Amino acid sequence: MIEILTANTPNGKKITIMCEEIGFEYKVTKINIYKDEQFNPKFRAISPFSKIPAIIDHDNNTSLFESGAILMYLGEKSGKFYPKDERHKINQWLMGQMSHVGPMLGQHHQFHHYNPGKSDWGEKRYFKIAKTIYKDLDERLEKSKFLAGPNYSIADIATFPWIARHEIHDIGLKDFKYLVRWYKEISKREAVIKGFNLLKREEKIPEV
Ligand SMILES: N[C@@H](CCC(=O)N[C@@H](CS)C(=O)NCC(=O)O)C(=O)O
Repeated sequence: MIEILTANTPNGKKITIMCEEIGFEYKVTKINIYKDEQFNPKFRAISPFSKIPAIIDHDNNTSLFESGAILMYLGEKSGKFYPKDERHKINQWLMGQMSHVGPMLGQHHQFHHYNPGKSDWGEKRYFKIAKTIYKDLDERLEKSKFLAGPNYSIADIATFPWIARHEIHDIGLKDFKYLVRWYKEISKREAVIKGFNLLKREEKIPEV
């Protein structure tokens, strides 16, 4: 059984979606990051940067932090969405999500949505970067059905919950034809619908 120590954020949703996709038994242990529970020594022993998500695999008492590393682990363990012969391609898009798409869109959330008016420079900078990310993903998805190639993979699972924040990005997802095609296709997957609803409060995936 996989215990997911998490919160209802894009990085948190990656792991519940993955567990639904691979059909592993899992339980969610909520870490309230708005009440600083991520700084509890017990949690920090598993996640040294004090960030969700983390997991404990109770089958073998292994714990892991960093959502990308967790997706790789679950992909390897289940044999799903991370095939050996496609790993170098998947890793590029997964690392791109971890180092660029997530952190940059996260900054855009902070400046544009949560703290508007505090820094004109920050708002403009991250709006421009976020728009470029949409354009770059759209260009990729014009050539390729999924991010790493013809097959749905952990790179798509990592990226999807970030694009699902498109309403607060305010960029106009509907104008990015291929990104919309990809988004709609993934939105329909039963496991994604279930995993997205991390807190089991009937949370719906935002439509385009
Ligand atoms: N690179 C990390 C980022 C994790 C991350 O930023 N988690 C946020 C929530 S999405 C968090 O725990 N924030 C609490 C804090 O910064 O104190 C991953 O993908 O796992």
